Amino acid sequence: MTVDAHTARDAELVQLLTPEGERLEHPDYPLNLSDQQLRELYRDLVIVRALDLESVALTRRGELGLWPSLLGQEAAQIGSGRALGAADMVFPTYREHGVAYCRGLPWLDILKLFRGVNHAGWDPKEFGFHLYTIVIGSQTLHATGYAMGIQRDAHAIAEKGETAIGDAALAYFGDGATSQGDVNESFVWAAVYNAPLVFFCQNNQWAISEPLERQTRIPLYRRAQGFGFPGVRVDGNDVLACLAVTRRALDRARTGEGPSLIEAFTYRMGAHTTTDDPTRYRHSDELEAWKLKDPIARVKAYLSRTGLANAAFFEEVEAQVAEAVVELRAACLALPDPPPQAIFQHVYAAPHRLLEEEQAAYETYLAGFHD
Ligand SMILES: Cc1ncc(C[n+]2csc(CCOP(=O)(O)OP(=O)(O)O)c2C)c(N)n1
Repeated sequence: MTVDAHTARDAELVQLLTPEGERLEHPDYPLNLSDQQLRELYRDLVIVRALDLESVALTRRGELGLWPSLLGQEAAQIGSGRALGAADMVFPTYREHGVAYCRGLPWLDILKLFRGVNHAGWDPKEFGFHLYTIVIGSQTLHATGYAMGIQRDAHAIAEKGETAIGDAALAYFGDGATSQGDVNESFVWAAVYNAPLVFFCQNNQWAISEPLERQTRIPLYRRAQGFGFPGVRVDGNDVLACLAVTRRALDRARTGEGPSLIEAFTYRMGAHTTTDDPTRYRHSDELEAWKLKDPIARVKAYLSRTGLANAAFFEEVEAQVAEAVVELRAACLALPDPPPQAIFQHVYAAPHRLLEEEQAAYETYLAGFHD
């Protein structure tokens, strides 16, 4: 079968909800959600879009240094994020605000990072969500190492005659990251050691100004085969398909079947970050074509058409979202600046003599100012 790497003209694309809001079944990915769960997925999508847009606006007003928007990628993030179990560990890039939301990480904690009032961000263990990673692809290696650790813990538990409850790791990265050595190295290690890991590539078609055709000659999900594990391409604008496909991959990881690669075929609707101008390198007709595949509109169409939600529900979500946005803005503007000495915290796990000397010297320097 000939497959076009750059359009989703592929019979293997997993889709459970069409852009028109029509529900499809897929033999490998059965999904039975309650009416309530379907409505909650819609709510998640709408909330993260609104908080993301507000974060862009805060950046435009000079309140944040930079913002990588998730606009267009809500379904990939909410679908995969809602598939996770409490004990799983996520290794994100820097755009996974929707996944962070699913992990219970307060949005404000992400803003602290981009406002520069917090030097790292959050406690990864508390949320099962690692710190954001700016170095493209490096977190896939961390995820592989972590997954191998899960595996070794499970062996140790089994040796004691107890049954391990398998956790899994999930690594997010973009299409551009697949060109990095780190990602390819992590594929080798995860495959050879059969690590309980899911690689989740959000193929949003662009690595800043570099289009997908400069990253690959074949569909990205097909790469997995060469490393010896399964790969699947899912409609990344279909929250149901992303949920079902990620659930299955996590189940595989937990039951000892090893890693998988998910390529969520989606589109970055906004700029790469707020410092970028996509009109310099991409055509508006491309954007217009993807608008027709909007991840939220199709869920709304499905809920309305099937009578699973009525106007009152949509209004209630809108009101909740409006309130969340106002709260976020106020909380962001009220964030205190950290004391200058905070830069020395959390650098090493244990006290470090050189750092202590530097901190003492810095404090002497600060004390030299008379305000
Ligand atoms: C190792 C490394 N090289 C280059 C960069 C600069 N850089 C930042 S984002 C980016 C593009 C990443 O594209 P992709 O992986 O598709 O993710 P997206 O931002 O589209 O979600 C690049 C090259 C970097 N951060 N790290």
